[in-house]
Amino acid sequence: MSRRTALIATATLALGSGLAVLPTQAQAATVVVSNVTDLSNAVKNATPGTVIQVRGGTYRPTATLQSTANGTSSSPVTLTAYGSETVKIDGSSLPAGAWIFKLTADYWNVSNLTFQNSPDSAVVCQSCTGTVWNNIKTIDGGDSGFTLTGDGTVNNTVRNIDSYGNYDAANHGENADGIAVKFGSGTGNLITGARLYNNSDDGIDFWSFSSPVTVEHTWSMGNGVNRWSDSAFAGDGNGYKLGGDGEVVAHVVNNSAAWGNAGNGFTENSNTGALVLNRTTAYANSKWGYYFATSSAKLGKNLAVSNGSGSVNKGSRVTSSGNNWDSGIGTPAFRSTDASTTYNARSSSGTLPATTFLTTGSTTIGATMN
Ligand SMILES: [Ca+2]
Ligand SMILES: [Ca+2]
Repeated sequence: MSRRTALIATATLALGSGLAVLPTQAQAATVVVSNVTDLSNAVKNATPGTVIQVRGGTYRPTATLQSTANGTSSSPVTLTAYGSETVKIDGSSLPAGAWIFKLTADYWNVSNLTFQNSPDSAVVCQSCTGTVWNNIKTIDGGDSGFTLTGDGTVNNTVRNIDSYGNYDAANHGENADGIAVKFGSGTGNLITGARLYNNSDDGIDFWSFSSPVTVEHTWSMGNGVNRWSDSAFAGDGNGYKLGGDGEVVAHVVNNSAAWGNAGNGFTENSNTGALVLNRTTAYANSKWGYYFATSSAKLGKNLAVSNGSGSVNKGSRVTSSGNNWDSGIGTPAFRSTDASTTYNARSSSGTLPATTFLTTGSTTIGATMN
């Protein structure tokens, strides 16, 4: 055992039911929790370097888990599953309108947790700096699955999230997105390896966020389809809704795909900024593959096939080159149009499952689907 390991081991606190006694000094401590009370207290009372490990099982908090406790860049707070155990934090015992987890803090690493059945949004990170979310699931909630919001939303990374089945019944599905980065500002935010599907509204939504966000290696599919027999269904169903509310922002989307969405695959959504989309693929979305009528978007090496309204609706300010709708550019054949493998389990490291769906082997156009 190394000195470092020994130090951490002696700092481990095994907590009994309801006895969440945490060190108040700012020292590293590993806290293993196995009930809702200890989990709630551990989250609330974390200090820089605290490692919270949650034992396997399904947790049903009766109040929102929340924290304003900051880590630091060199000593983040860690919240994760214990070992390889499966942890589900279930919102079905929360009051109406509640979120499962609200973080208003900096430098947290959160990983290997499922947040399900929230009455409202599942996870909301408000004015967070330097948080890293790895292998998170936000599913079957009553509003958006995962949200970054507020000014001071800086340098956050969302890696390998699955966000699906979210539906806001009260508004007939109008608002529940897979990932929402909305109503705020701050640079350096990255979404990578996300799988966003079967949400009532959009896969990704950057409504009223005034700083550029980068998306890569992400799949957004089947959003905005009325799966809830809602006779007044109002979901929009864009794969990537890249703006709105008058903000002029140069969001970036690389090597990502949208398919089977009820709206557009990728849309500026009235954002007139210099959006950048490279090597993305839009397939079989009900409206446009790419809707960029008013922006000064730079569209390069994108591939659009079988979208209901057409491949692209682009205004005169758009720069377009190397896309399959540009003159002289061919459309490579897909190896597969059977999406079933895209829903498979992720790799052991959390990356997207292997698939041939929408792959072409091209080194010059379209998403590589990994
Ligand atoms: Ca909407
Ligand atoms: Ca939306």
